[in-house]
Amino acid sequence: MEEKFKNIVNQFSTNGTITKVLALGAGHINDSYKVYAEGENQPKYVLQRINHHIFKDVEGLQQNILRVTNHIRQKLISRGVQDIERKVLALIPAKDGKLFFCDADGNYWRMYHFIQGSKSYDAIDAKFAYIAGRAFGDFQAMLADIPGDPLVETIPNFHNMETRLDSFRQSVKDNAAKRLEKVQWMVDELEERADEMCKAERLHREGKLPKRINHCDTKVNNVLFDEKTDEVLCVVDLDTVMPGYVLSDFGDFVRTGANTGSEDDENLDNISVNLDVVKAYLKGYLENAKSFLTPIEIDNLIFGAKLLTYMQTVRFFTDYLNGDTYYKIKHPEHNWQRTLAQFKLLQSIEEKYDTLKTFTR
Ligand code: ADP
Ligand code: GN1
Ligand code: MG
Repeated sequence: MEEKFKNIVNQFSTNGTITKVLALGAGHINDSYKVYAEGENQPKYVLQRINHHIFKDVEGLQQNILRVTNHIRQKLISRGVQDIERKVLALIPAKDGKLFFCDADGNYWRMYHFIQGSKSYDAIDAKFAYIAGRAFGDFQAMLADIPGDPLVETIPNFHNMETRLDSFRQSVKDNAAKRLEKVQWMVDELEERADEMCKAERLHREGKLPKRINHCDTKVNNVLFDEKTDEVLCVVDLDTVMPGYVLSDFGDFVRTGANTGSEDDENLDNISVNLDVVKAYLKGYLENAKSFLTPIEIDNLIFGAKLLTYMQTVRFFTDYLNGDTYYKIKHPEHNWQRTLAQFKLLQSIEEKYDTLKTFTR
């Protein structure tokens, strides 16, 4: 095992001798690793380097995660659920009792139990969408009565379309990476839709759309399924759990789970919105969320799919114009490729919007 990992892993209250640390997942922000212990063939822990340039209040972030996981654990216990260690994430504290470790280079690390016998997907069919919908509906339902102070907004204004547009317009003005000339047409396309996309913020100001505890990163690969039975085990990636509009969580799942192509597909012909996946996800979600949703929230879920796809187009494009300062990239044009792919998905959602809207009537 690399010397660097030996020291880091050593800081946490783990059991057994750690034998190896291997890369895990393909997130755009943090770095994740699976950690193996002697005599066991499945990983025992997940080690993550927290991107503290993005999550500036690591203490607040980790406290949020502790509160959220403790609250969910209590709910599962009171329901008499079996096998709870596979149904909710559990943080492993550092030996000094803190929920993270800061190394000599200023990197922040945290550790979780590895959820045994689990798998995640980047693409799913309607059957999996239905159970994922139930899982995210239940996630919101369980967190509705979390006691104490409001959760920390780990990234202020994270899904606020108005402030996202402010940042986008600033990046167009700055043109820091000198990339604007070739891609001006995309600026025009996004500006054309900007006013419509700020609807949620307007409804909130008018007192018509509430904020609830949301996951705020409901990518399809943030749900873990049982390797053998396919049942949902656990919702992961809890960095952004904070107050928001439920249409955001609904929309981000559709953006990732109902795309027939991939988020950065080079071949735009692969990309479209899969109506069966949306329908199945909505069915599962409403089964667990209908009891607390207002009619106006339900009426705006499909808008959420359009909004989150638009928002992600704006976010990738902003990063491209800024010179790739936020998302990890695999090649210099990656953020542009992602922008085009998300825009294609947006167009597909727009084309099928009338049909999609009938699903919530
Ligand atoms: P990122 O922010 O980089 O997306 P995640 O927390 O989502 O990081 O982790 C990346 C992937 O690792 C997830 O999609 C999931 O497949 C897997 N994973 C994360 N946490 C666990 C865990 N505790 N047990 C098993 N697998 C996990
Ligand atoms: C990031 O960390 P990851 O890859 O799950 C991002 C999400 C974006 C997503 C796009 C903190 O999520 O908001 O929707 O990439 N997370 C943050 O794939 O910005
Ligand atoms: Mg993730």
